[in-house]
Amino acid sequence: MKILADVYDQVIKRNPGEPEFHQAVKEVLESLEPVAEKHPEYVKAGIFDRIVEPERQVIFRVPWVDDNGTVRVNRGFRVQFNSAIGPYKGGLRFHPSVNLGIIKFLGFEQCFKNSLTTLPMGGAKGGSDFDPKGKSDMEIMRFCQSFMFELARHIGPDTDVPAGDIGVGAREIGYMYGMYKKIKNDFTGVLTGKGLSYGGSLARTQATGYGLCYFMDEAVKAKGKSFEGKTVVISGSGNVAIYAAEKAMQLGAKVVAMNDSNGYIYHKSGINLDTIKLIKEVQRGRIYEYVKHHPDAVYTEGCKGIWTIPCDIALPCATQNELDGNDAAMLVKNGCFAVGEGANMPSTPEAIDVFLKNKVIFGPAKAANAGGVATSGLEMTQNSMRLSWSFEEVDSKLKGIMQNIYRNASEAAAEYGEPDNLVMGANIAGFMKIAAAMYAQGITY
Ligand code: NDP
Ligand code: 2IT
Repeated sequence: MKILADVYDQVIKRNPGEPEFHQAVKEVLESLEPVAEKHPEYVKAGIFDRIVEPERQVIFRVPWVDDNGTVRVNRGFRVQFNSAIGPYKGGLRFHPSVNLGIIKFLGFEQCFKNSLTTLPMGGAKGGSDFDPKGKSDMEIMRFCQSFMFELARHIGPDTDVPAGDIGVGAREIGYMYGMYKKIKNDFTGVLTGKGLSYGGSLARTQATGYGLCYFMDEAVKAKGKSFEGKTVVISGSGNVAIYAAEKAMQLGAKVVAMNDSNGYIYHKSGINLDTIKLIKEVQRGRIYEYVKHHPDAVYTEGCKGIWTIPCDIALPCATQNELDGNDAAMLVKNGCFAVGEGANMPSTPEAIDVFLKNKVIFGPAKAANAGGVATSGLEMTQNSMRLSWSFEEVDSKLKGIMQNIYRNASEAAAEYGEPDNLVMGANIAGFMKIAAAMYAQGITY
């Protein structure tokens, strides 16, 4: 980095102890260096300095009462990162690892991802260090209600539209929506990922995983390859992982391994997705239970070992930095030719280096997992029109959006002289629209 080195230094100084945020910013600024060279007017207007600073960050107390009558306190966050191209938009994560730096990295990434969808959505992220594991349904409900009691004053259908992420699915969205509606007395599309009976969109549940495969299908086709007959390894076993597996199978691939934070299963003849759905979606159980249903599958403790399983295509769909340089080297050694990021920032910078150097077809998160938020955008459109589209209609729009993202990212990469570098292409393509909007809107206070 040359022109943008000062911007990065300032980010480090101003945001101490937030390594994930630094990592996300560094990657983007490195990609944008040639853009800064070509657009001195953006440097002069402080676009780069402004784009790395959230517009607003809210941190709040979330008190709730557990089933034993004990008062518990968690911390809630909403980082409204950028509203240049539309209302703030992005998910809510409930996980004990959540802190301000993690929400900031996710909010920052979300700005570029949302821009790539071509829909009018700014970027935001939020959540809490609340751990949903082992909580009763009533505890989840009381927590969600308390969380929304505060969040409600900061959001709105034209201001900021949250959705799900790790630990937040249809159940949590339902409880939060109910509370929002009670406080505001407004029936609006203020959250996405809603249930179908109260304004949700068909295909939103499937969207991130399906979208990931639509994107990767385009990317591998461009290199004369396909999913047909390929062996696929998918990390995670939550919303994104399950529907990535479903679409990969529909495209003719065999998914042989999945994990959760405790360990992984390897089913050489092909994973039975109905069993995974039963364990994870219905019973909210652990992945080791899979081997009780399928004794020919093998369970191994420790989630990282999953990257040692030979595969053609790897889809990391669990969490940030789950795949490091050594894992990447192992995948390459075993013949993996394509990696698509379903999770946000699952590959470390070292892992990305290994993939790019070895000509692995690499779909970066911002582009590859944008199908979820894109379909949230379609849910917002349906809510505004007070209409619901069919599954086929939403799914075909999603597919078109993912193909378009691939095209835009690869064209931007080619324009800046690195045709196979979709990391750079996605960062640049996402940035250009936001930068143009910020520039046109002046230096706002
Ligand atoms: P879920 O809560 O449905 O599932 C998360 C999965 O990841 C679980 O299998 C979980 O295992 C695993 N996981 C979470 N944290 C860790 C960890 N620290 N180490 C190992 N495994 C972990 O979340 P989603 O499927 O919705 O989200 C997965 C990823 O996809 C996240 O990075 C999210 O930001 C990203 N994403 C989600 C979108 C969406 O629409 N939902 C859209 C775009 C990106 P365990 O049960 O053991 O915790
Ligand atoms: O990371 C993401 O893109 C999401 N968790 C989905 C956000 C959304 O608003 O649908």
